[in-house]
Formats: sequence, structure tokens, C-alpha cells
Amino acid sequence: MSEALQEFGLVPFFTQQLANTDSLDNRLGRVTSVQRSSITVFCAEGCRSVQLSPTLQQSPPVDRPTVGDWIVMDETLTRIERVLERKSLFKRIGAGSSTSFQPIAANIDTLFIITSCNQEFKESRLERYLALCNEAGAMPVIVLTKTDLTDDTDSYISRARSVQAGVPVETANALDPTSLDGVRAWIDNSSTVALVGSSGVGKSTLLNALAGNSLAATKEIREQDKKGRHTTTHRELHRLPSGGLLVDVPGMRELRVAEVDHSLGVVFEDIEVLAKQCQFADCKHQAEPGCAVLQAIEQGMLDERRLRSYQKLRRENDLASATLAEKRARERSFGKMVKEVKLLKQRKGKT
Ligand SMILES: Nc1nc2c(ncn2[C@@H]2O[C@H](COP(=O)(O)OP(=O)(O)OP(=O)(O)O)[C@@H](O)[C@H]2O)c(=O)[nH]1
Ligand SMILES: [Mg+2]
Ligand SMILES: [Zn+2]
Repeated sequence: MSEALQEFGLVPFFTQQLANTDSLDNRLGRVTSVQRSSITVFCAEGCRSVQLSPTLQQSPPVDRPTVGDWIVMDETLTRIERVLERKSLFKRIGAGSSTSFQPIAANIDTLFIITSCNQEFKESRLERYLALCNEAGAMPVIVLTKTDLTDDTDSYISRARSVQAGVPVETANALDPTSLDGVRAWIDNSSTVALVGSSGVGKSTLLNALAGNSLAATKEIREQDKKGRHTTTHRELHRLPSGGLLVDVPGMRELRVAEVDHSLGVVFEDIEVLAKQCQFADCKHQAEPGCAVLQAIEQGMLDERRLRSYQKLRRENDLASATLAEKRARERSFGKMVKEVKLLKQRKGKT
């Protein structure tokens, strides 16, 4: 196994998927960026710009190579022929009216969910990210940036800790390199970390501070509403000079969920445990008698905001998951019809 590829996160999970490692080693690569018209891959020869094979071009967006994917190229090293099975995939429902999954980063070990100590901080946004992270199969770490802008970092820490029991919370002031030890502890030689969060929270600034030089562009946020300016425009996998791989992701405006049923139970385990004690098994926790969830709110054990957030995510998830299931069923029956027409044509040709 090439040392350079190992430094880009190549582990046996991927090489085991190859029939003959020796002959494929030089055709193996990792996707470092995906832009509208080109894909960049790191391989034994260095970085190359490549295209997709016609089959991959026609596959659903979620099956096409995304940042972090391990891929096999053709012999000329100009085309991606195959995407290796992924260890993890962070994805969301595409923005706008889209009803399909958009892959964000593949084969990540850890997700830094980045939020800043100012008015951008919102528990409900973190809950959304955590549900998607759990579904992706990555380890979540909440990173609170801009600690230099508040006198009360502790209150942000305790709010961040309240969104899912046991999730680590780290703090960072990008202007002070000595404040980054906690964050750095999650980065090691061959693991991959993706940086996600709203525009302007300081993802690229953190990447640069960890790298010790300027790998990505950064820009001031708007003074009046503290919103970012969408400075990073495409996802990119960077290798730190000291080792470790970081995926810088553009700020996300919209983070819609679907098929996170199980993960909502993980993030909101406290509510689901309480719900089991409600008098009615189908309790909606609205005004029913004997509702253990409402009782916990009354007693100050559970924040009402958290229940609202849970209910909103459940509704959104149910709706989006049903739409996806319908779409898949439609596609299946269309695929079946196309096959039948082909078969019919073949038979006609023979007679
Ligand atoms: N005071 C302070 N400013 C910070 C810190 N981290 C980032 N900033 C500033 O926040 C602004 C936005 O930072 P970026 O790194 O561009 O934010 P981003 O999350 O990458 O934004 P997008 O690329 O738009 O998603 C810049 O002006 C940074 O200097 C910090 O810890 N403290
Ligand atoms: Mg950025
Ligand atoms: Zn109830």
C-alpha cells in the first residue's frame, strides 16, 4: 500500500474491496474536491482532474463520487470507473424543492459541528446536525468558535451539552493557537474530519489555524446580523502538514432531514424514554392526560423548546421519508416498464 495513499486515509477497509491490490494501487485515488465541471482526485501520482464514466454520470447523485470517496480510475487515469463502498456518508436532502439526497462528505471518521458564541448559536440547528451525523455513521464533536467574543463561554458550553447526552463539546478561539488543543486531540494521522456549520462560524479559519497556514479563503461576517457571506464555495479535502485530513464544507443554509427515524431516537433519547411512561402509547404530548413528557416540562426537567424541536424534526422526517419512498416506488415501476419494453422489442426482433 503506497505511503502517500495511507497519509490520505487509505485503510484495509478499502483495499480489501479490490480484487488485486498490486495492479490497482496506481489506479486508486481519493476525491479531494467536486466542482461543477471537474473532480479532483489524489492518487499515487499526485492530484489529477478526472471525469466520470458514463455509467456513473447516470447514477443517482448519492451514488456518484463525492469528497472523501475512494475511487478506481481507468488505465489512463482520466476517468472514475468505480466508487468503493463507503465507511460513512454525511448527506442531506438537497436544497430548494429537491427530494433526493445530496452527499456532502464520504468516509469521514469525525464530524466537527461548528457553531459560534454569538447570535448564530441555536440548539435546534445542532439537533438537526446531530441526527444527520448519527445517520452518517460518524463521531460528532460540537466545536464552539469565537470564544473571544463572549464573557460567558460556560453558558454556551452547557447549552451545547444539552442537545445530546455524551457528545463532546470543544471550544476554540481561532486567533489564539494555544486554544486549539482540545480540537486538535480529535485529529490524527490517518483519520478524516469534516467541518460543517452555518456560513461565517469560522470553519475555514479553524482549518487554517490548525494547518498553521492559509489553505482556504475566509471573509468577515456581516456586522448587522452576524451572518456569513458564503466564502467557501465548494467542498474540499485538505491534508494538514502535521498529518490528518480535514474536509472544509461551504456554510449550509438549509439542512433538511429524511430517513433519520432511528437517529432522532438517539439525539432525543431523553424524550423517547419519557414518552414510554405516558398513559397512552400513541400520546402526542400535546394536552393528553398522564403525559410524562408534559409533566417533565412542568417540573422544569425538560425544556419545552426541545420538545418543539423534536416534534418538528419528526414531522419533517415523516413527510420527507414518505416522499422519498413514493419516488423510489415510481422509479422502480418505471424501470420495470423500460425492461419489459426492451424484452418485447428483443422478442419481436427474433420472430
Ligand atoms: N474573533 C474571532 N473571529 C473569528 C474566529 N473564527 C473565525 N473568525 C472570523 O469569522 C469570519 C468568518 O470566518 P470563515 O472562516 O470565513 O467562516 P466559514 O465558516 O468558513 O464561512 P463559509 O465559508 O462562508 O461557510 C472571519 O472574519 C474570521 O476571521 C474566532 O475564533 N474569533
Ligand atoms: Mg469557509
Ligand atoms: Zn406524552
